[in-house]
Amino acid sequence: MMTEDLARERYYEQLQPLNLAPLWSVLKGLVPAQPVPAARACMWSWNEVYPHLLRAGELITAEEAERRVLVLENPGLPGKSQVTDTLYAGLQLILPGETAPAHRHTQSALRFVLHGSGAYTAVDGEKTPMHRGDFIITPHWTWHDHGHDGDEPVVWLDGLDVPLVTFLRAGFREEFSHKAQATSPGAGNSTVRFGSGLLPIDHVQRGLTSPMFCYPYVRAREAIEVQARATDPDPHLGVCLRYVNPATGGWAMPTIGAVLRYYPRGFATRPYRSTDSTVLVGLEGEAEIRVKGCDVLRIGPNDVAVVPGWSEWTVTARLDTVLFSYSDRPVHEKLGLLREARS
Ligand code: GTQ
Repeated sequence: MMTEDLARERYYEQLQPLNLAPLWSVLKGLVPAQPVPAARACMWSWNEVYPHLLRAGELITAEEAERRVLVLENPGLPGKSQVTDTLYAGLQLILPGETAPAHRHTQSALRFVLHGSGAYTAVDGEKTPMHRGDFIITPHWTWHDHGHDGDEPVVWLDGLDVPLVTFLRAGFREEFSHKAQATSPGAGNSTVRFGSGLLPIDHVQRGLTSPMFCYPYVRAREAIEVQARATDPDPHLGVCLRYVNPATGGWAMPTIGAVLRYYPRGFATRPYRSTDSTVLVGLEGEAEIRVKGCDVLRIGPNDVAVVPGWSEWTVTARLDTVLFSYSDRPVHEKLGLLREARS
């Protein structure tokens, strides 16, 4: 036995300089019986984070920082700027009069507005005002800058597919020649142009992202409220609406799936899991998120929680609760990898 082990060890040593390795010693880890996320279930409480964001506002300008953001780092992935195994999240602060300079990158971004008003984001020449609860898209490789004409701090959550793009080594970035791009206020409110159930008769879908950049909360809130009155909540998901590309009915973004969720007071979902990893944001109410094997996460307005892929979880609503979430589900779907389990 011993000589066999030794013979193998010697054999492995011979393989190493040839850049060869025996599959049999790593096979089970390479092809696991089920997903093994490195990310952990975790939460950031708004009350804890907001003072640190304001402090960042005293220490550095948006222009110097380029983006004044506190990255939400998953404790299972320290130093990696990852909120899950595939996604990025950060909280961005912009103060009155500031500009976060224009750039573009191949990573797709979403903004979910949490606090304050008066800020805007400009995407490819279109200026979109930001209000709490609005879901705003920066499609990949579009010029974007953020600004602020109001008089109070504004904070939003940035959700990007950075880890996915890094894994594919497909990241490019360019700075714009000027601090801010020229915007034409009258030329194209994409929400009205594409989000009114009407499309130009010769509309052709360009690229992979929704032509509608902003999904205002006033509309989304009404939609989920009416939906909740019209149907019973799904036992595993509650009342769950996808943000869609109005021209295709598909996800609004190619790599990130955004969802609005409503749970009536007292409602408890049954255990559910899916291969995609989910970032949840509290909008209204209060709920308990139980991820199997982890402490209870109590999520309220502006808190951010993470449910790693293939983790079984439930939601129990203490009050009428609205949550926003985003995940890498569109990628799982496109690659035929999405799996769900309900119990
Ligand atoms: O606003 O363009 O949180 O490029 C990270 C990278 C925000 C942005 C982030 C970015 C941005």
